[in-house]
Amino acid sequence: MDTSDSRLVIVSNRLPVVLKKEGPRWTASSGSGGLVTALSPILRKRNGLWIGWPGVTDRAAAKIDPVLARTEEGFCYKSVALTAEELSLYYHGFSNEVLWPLFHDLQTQCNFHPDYWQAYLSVNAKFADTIQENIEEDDMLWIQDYQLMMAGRQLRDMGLDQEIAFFLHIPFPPLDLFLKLPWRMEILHGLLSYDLIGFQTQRDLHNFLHCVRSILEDVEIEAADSVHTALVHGRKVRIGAFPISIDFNEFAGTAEKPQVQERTAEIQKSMNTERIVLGVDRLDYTKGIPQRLAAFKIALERYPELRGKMSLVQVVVPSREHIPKYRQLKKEIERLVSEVNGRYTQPGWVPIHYMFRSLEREELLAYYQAADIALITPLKDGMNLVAKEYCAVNLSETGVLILSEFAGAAQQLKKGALLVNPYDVASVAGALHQAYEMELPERQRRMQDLRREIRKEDIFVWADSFVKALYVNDVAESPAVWTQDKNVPAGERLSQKPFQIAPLFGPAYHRAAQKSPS
Ligand code: GDG
Repeated sequence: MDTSDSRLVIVSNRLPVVLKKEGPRWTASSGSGGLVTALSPILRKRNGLWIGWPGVTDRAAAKIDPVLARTEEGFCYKSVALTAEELSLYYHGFSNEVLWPLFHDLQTQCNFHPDYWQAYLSVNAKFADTIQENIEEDDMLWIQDYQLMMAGRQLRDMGLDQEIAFFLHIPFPPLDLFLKLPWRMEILHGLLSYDLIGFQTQRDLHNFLHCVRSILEDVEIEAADSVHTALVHGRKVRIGAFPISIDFNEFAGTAEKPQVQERTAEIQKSMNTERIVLGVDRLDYTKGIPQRLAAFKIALERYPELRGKMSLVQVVVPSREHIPKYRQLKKEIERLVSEVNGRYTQPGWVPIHYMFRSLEREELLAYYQAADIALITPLKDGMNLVAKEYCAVNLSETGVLILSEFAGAAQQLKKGALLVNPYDVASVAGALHQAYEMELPERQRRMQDLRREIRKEDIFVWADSFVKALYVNDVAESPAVWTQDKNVPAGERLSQKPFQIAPLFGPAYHRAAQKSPS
């Protein structure tokens, strides 16, 4: 099939638009995330459509579609209306209290409330209805992220048989954790309803394949160097790792603007410190902010020469604050910041500058550029774009990236970054000291490596290689697809033969599971 002209339909939980109400009138402007930047050119070229929840609940949503039609993107939006209750159970509930913590290995944060699952299924079905109403025969369909893992299955049940791709932006957990999910079979079957499943890293891909071969019967996996194939009742499902990235040139170009340069100099001057360390995160327990503050405190304790010389700027962007756990996290962060500042502040020097707000984009870039060290220590992260953005903006090529080994980005950036275990706060403190002492030639060499890597595999390469993989089996030539690392010892590499490990659960389990209502 010649697919070069077919329309691309993207589906995500949220539409990438910002809606505002001015008096009785709604206005819409386009969002500015990495995904919309990467996909907009492809959507424009392919006369595309983006389907998702517009960010307002039911009653207002009825008025939104005509407003969305007025945005001038060169592609169309279609909204999925959700009620406040659906949003609460499907999004805040199942997506953010079950899947989000479990897939980030934080099982103790999970709330496996049975009502959440039903709501997740019915909202995924609602998305599937809107997709079916708006899709045409040759459309390419690409569904995004953990909120919509069951939409493909619902579409198949409705009889839709065209190619559907899915990309998971968050990690996929290891078997032992995934097994805790009461709906593990349904989720695996749901994912295997897609024709192409993309993960951020090899780690996630391996975890998924391990879960499939351990939990499901009748799925044969053919490993390959790049994109693997699962045979599910005669259907072929392609599965690969496609690390997401950023628009490197746009970040570097914006950082060059005179107003960003001026602001960078102002920030550096006003901090009155020899080295600025930067942390930028959404308010989220996966980002490891309390552990990072503890590490910074240990660094000041153990290495007195850093006192008065090294300040941490921690930006926390408000997120999910209606959830009690997130409010507690905010309090914990504020307590730790004041503890460190109370203990170590000196006249003219403050150890931690804390901001709890979202910065304007150019202001954020000025902070990136002003920082000598980026301290990015999530407990687990699908990728972590902040790490890549920091490097893209580091035009002087003198900055140091300290990066959690549990961020997806660590797989690509391990050569240039100082990798740390975020739970090992003493070693993170040691890395801060090492970064402080690092000589200029080493800093330059590392940062040049990092920037080269990120420039080479930018967001456009990512989007292109994914779209290609939907149609072409062999995408080994594409740089944005992870291939097996030839340096990994043979025993640790995926076998080229189909997996032959017996499933954990026998036929009786599967028969019972098929009978039980979902
Ligand atoms: C999920 C996955 C995966 C941050 N502060 C400000 C601001 N930001 C922007 C950054 C960056 C984005 O937010 C954060 O992206 P991350 O990737 O770091 O993290 P998540 O939001 O958790 O994203 C993650 C990602 O999806 C993509 O697949 O990498 O693992 O969890 O772009 O620039 N932007 C502005 N002001 C701020 O203060 N304007």
